[in-house]
Amino acid sequence: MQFSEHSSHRVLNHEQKEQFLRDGFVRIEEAFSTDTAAAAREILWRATGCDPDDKTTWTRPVVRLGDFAQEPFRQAVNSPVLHAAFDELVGPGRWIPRQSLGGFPVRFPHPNDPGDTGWHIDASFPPPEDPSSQNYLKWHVNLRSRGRALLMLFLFSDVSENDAPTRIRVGSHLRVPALLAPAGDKGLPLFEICAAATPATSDLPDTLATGAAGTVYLCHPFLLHAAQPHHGKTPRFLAQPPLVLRTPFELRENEPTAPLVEAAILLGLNRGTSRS
Ligand SMILES: O=C(O)CCC(=O)C(=O)O
Repeated sequence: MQFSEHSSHRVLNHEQKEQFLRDGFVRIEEAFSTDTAAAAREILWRATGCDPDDKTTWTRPVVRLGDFAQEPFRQAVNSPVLHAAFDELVGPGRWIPRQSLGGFPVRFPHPNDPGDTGWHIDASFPPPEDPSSQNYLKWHVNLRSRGRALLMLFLFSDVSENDAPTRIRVGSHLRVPALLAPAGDKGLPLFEICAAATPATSDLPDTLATGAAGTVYLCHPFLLHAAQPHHGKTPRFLAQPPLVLRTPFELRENEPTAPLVEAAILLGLNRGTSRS
């Protein structure tokens, strides 16, 4: 497949673009600096109420922290390399710059199951019948991915396969469009699309979102992923914010300049063969 180049500042090579279409994600190493990651971890450790040097304070398998907008978080999400990658995957002017990094599930080595390790995609917009709903399970996802351009996984600590890396179901984003299409613009509630997408993708291989602190995984919004219990030694710090989409994807066929996220949706519908 040939790719039109949106941005004068390009960071993704041909293989990475192919990988994004085929597998549903691309891994950007050194997307932000290790100093930024260390400064962010310091803030996050304080917010957990746990002591990095005293394991007896690590009393829960997961501590979910809220949104953080301090300087290290703003720097991490606004690095030039990430902005250029957003342009290439989503399209210039199609995404809204972030000033914070959303919630952090901080995972601690712990014998107990954290109870939040199911396969899922992340939701995009509140239910049309209850636009102020804070019940995330009732939030919707639609075929044009209203509200969500990307799922992003920001590694703020070194994450090896022993450190509870997020599991990724490779290529699952291509099977979700057919499940969403019948629901039209209203889309489906999160619990409903996850209940359909999990068995529909169970034959696909998994991979692990490992990497050094400063690595970012840019994922298609329909990519299934799942947490796992931490049986290693070092607490894992990860943010998983959405990149917010300005307007829903148009899903026009035969559009050689369509952003890659949109091209993958068409590919999933078997309508995406016309870009080369
Ligand atoms: O903690 C993780 O590895 C992923 C968490 C996740 O996907 C979620 O909380 O939605």
